[in-house]
Amino acid sequence: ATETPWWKEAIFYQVYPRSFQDSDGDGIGDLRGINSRLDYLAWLGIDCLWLSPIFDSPNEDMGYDVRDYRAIMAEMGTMADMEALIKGCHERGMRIILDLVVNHTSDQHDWFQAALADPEGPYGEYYFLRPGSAQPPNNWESFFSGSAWRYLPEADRWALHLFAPGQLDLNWDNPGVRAEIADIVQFWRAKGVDGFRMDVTNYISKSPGLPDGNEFIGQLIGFRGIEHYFYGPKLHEYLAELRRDGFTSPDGQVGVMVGETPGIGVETGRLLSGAERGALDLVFNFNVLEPPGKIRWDDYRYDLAYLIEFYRDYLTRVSSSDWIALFVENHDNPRMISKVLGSADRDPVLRDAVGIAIATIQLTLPGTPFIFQGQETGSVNQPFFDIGELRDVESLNRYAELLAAGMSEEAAWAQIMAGSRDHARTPLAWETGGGFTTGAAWLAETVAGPGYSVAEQRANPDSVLNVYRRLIALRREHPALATGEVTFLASGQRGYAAWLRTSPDGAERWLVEVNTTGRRIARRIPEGPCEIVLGPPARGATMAPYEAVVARLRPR
Ligand code: ISL
Repeated sequence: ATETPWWKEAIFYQVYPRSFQDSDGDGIGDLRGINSRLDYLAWLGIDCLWLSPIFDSPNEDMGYDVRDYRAIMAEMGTMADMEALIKGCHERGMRIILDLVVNHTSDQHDWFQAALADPEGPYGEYYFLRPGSAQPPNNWESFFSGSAWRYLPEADRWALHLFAPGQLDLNWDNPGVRAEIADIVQFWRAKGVDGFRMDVTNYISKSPGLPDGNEFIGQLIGFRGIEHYFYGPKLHEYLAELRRDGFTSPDGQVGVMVGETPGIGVETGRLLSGAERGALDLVFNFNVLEPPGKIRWDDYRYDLAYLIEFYRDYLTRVSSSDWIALFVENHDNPRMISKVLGSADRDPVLRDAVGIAIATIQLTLPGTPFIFQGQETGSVNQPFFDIGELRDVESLNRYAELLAAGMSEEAAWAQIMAGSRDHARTPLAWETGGGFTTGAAWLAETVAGPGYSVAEQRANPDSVLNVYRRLIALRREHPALATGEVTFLASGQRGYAAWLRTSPDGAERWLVEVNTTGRRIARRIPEGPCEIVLGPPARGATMAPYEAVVARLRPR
C-alpha cells in the first residue's frame, strides 16, 4: 500500500504577509514578523503555511506582479530572513509553501524589459506581443477593467495582460519560458520550500492564434475571452511537465502543487487534480464561494446550507483516490461570516455561532482545509467609509469604471463594499488596539471589535479561535475525521444538515450536525448515547441559530 501523502492530512494556513506581522515599524508585514508568530501557528495546530507573494515586486497587484523570482521584496526582508523562516517552520514540524505567480510577470521584470528593448529578439517570444495596429489584437477583457491589451509605444506592440496593465502574460508555448519556470521552482525547492500554491494556473495555455472571445460567453461570465484560456489545449501537458522538471527534487520527492483555478468547476477540476492524471495535487474550486447566479459584487446573504451542499455534491463527483481542498476565505474575498450575516455580523452571539459553524463544516469534512489568516478569530468585513481608504487595484479600477458608466457613487460604493478584496487584507488584530505594527499600517488597521483580537480570543475558552484549535486537534487525534468515510444524512428539513464520519474498521463514528439558519429548528437525527465534543451539553429537541454539534457515537 502506498503511504498517504502528507498534504491529505495537513491543515494549511494562508498568511497574507503584508498584513500578518510587521517587525520593523514600516507598516508592512514582513518575514521576521511571520517568524516571530510561528509559535502561535504551532499552538493552533497548523501543519503547513502558505505565504502569499513575498518576491521582489513593484506591488501594482500586491506582489502578484513579480519583478524577480529569486529575490525577496525589500519591505519584507532578505533571503537570510526567508531561510530562517523556512528553518523555523521545519523545526516546529511545520511545512511551508510559497505563491508561484507565473501566468504573468511584472512589466518591470528583466524579461519584459528585454522584450521591450528588442521585441524581435528572444525575449519578445516570452510574452504575447502583437504589432501595433489601430485596434487591440482581439476583444479579450482584463479582470481588472478594460481591454486585456496594452499598447507599448516604445516598441510599437500590443502586449496581453489578463490582469493589471503591469502584469503581462507569459507565453507558455515557448519552451524557454517553461524551462525558466521549472528552474525557479527548483531554486526554491532546494531552499527547502515544500511546494507552491500556483496562481491562476489554469490560465497558462491560450488558444493558438488568440481568437476573439464569444460575446455571449463574455456576457455570461463577465469577461470576454475566457473560453480561450481557462482550460487551454496544452494546460495538462505543461503542468505535468512542470511537475517533472520543477517540483520533483533530485531525491525523487515531489513538492505539493496546489492550483488556484478560478472558474474551473467540479468536472474540469477533476481533470487537473485527479490522482491518476499526474498534474496538480489539489485545486481550489471557487464555485463554493458564491451560489449559482451570484457574483462577488452582489450584496446578498450567503446560505451556509449551500456551503455544505457544494462540498457534499463535490465529494460525490470525485473518485475515492481523488482529494479536494476545503476553503471559505482567502485574500481575494470578503469574510464569510459577513457574507452569511450581512449587517448583523457585529452581533457577538451570531458572529460566534456562524464562525463556529464554518469551522465545524470545514474541519469535519474529507479534504484538506485551508484557513485564511483571521478566519480563525471570527473576523468580519472591515467597515470602510471612503474609496480613499482602499488599496486594491481591482476595487479602485472597478469603482472608477462603474462611475464612468454612469452609476451613482452610492450604488458603486455598495458594490465595492460587497466584494472588495481589501476586506480580508487589513492587518491581523493581534491584541486590543492592534499589535500588527508600531508604525502606520499600509491599509487601515482592522476594526476587530471587543473580544476579537488574537489575544482576547486565546484567553476565552469558548472563542471561535479555541474552537478552531480544538477541532484541529480532534482531527489530528482521530483520523476518522480527516480521512474516514463520510455519509450525509437526509433529514427532510431545510436548514438541518448532518453527516457521519467513520473509521475504516467502524470502531470510530462521529456525528456532525449544523443548523444553517438563523432560526431555532428541530433536531432531526435520533441517536443513542453519545459524547458531545462541541455544542450544547446535551442534544435537546431543538437547535439554536447556526448551532453546530460534533458528537462521538458509540461503536456499532
Ligand atoms: O478577483 C478576481 C477577478 O475578478 C478573482 O477572480 C481573482 O483575480 C482570481 O481568483 C485570480 O486571483 C489570483 O491572481 C490574481 C491576483 O490579483 C489575486 O490576488 C490572486 O489570488 C492575479 O495574479
